[in-house]
Amino acid sequence: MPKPIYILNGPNLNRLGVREPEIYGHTTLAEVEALCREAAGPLPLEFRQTNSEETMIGWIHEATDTGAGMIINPAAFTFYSMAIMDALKMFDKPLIEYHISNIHTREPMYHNSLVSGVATAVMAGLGAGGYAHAVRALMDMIGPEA
Ligand code: CA2
Repeated sequence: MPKPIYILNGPNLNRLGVREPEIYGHTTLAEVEALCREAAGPLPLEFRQTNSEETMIGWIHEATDTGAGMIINPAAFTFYSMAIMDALKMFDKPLIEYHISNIHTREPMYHNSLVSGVATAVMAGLGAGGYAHAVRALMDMIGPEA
């Protein structure tokens, strides 16, 4: 049985497609999950969202013990959570930090990610549909023995 890919989403992303469509588009998180499952094919996928830092840290630990790789959109945790950064440091498989918007063309408070320094790769600005590109990139990084 192959190990699963974890796709973890942080605070407020459950509102995707509902609020601020000019920044985040009209695609809902349920639709993002469907795109990711299509891209992953038969590979098992754990797709989750939480507004809780404690829950997110628990999921990162779980992924460290059982996952083949991870895509994380830490949302606001990106910019202030040293606890999430420390948990991700222990994740020793391919790790993609994903942002729907290009955080570097936004206000300065969105420019300094604590996660980028511990991620294998960073993707930003490809929209909600870009999660599927991240899944394909992660599968390439993991290789055939996933
Ligand atoms: O662009 C991204 O994916 C972000 O991670 C989204 C975060 C923001 O703090 C990051 O800078 C960039 C915000 C997530 C808020 O999610 C919403 C979704 C729909 C409507 C309103 C907020």
